[in-house]
Amino acid sequence: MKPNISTTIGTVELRSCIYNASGPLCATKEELNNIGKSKAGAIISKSSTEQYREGNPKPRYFENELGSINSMGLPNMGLDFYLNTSEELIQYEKPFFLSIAGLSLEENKKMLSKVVDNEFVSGVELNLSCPNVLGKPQTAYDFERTKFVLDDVCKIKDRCFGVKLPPYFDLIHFEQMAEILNQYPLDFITCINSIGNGIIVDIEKEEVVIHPKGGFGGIGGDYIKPTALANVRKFRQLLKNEISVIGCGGIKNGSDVFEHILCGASAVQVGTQLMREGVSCFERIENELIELMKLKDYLDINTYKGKLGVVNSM
Ligand code: RRO
Repeated sequence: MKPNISTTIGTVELRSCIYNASGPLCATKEELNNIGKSKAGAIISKSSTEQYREGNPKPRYFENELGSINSMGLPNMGLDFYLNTSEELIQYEKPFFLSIAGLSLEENKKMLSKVVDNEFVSGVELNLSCPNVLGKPQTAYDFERTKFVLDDVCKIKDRCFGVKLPPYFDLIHFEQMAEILNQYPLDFITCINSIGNGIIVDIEKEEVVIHPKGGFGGIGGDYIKPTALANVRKFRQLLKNEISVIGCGGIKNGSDVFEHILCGASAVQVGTQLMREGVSCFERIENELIELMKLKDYLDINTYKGKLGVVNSM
């Protein structure tokens, strides 16, 4: 029998647990339609602000064989564009998630109130972790502020709703954040956003490879997979069952998806590899995951989700 790789986030059903990360190739109508036509299990938009944004000056994205660095600065078409586009995306018969990243709490509340009137958006991912907007901190590194934001936005949300988190590195921080998240009716968290404010050096030019912010930018790809897996694993252990964990970070083949699911992911998002390969990556990664599950005699992802073994030390 062919293994089943479907999944459910809140009440939203996905034929495949593999889809795009908010960010790469999901800002324009053409890009969103391309993800719709692909084998991605869902479509998520580039994080949206209320108004159109040009983003940071170029070059603002760079990749090498190990991963990527970006300082895009939230370029997007503005909320109305994504709400208006949502209707044409229903032809693909897969969920459409809207990512929002307002520059203030008021902006996020205003955007969420607008979503309430829209019947085509399946769910909302609130980005609390953009590392690249000058003068704006990553909200989810400020625990009190995160609680304040969730208090407000959870009063407005009317459908599948979750937050995109930055990577954490300290076990106490996982516990503190999980304690906050467990107080809210969230359907999912997505972890992780890029690892903020790294630098990649061009040895020949003896220069940084991207121009905004003196070359500092969010790191993605292979560089970040171990951190992503640790965040998925720790939050799966600490969060109540109603909150699904969506894994993001370093996924470029079927075994990467398998690792994320073993750590506790209910679905996974592909970022850097989507930029490299385009939307055909979804079919390839899906086939690789199915082949691996066949080899291991797993008929669906729930049979191994979160079941990563540990080795007892002396
Ligand atoms: O647009 C960006 O610079 C950006 C965002 Br909003 C984000 O959440 N993560 C990232 O790596 N880049």
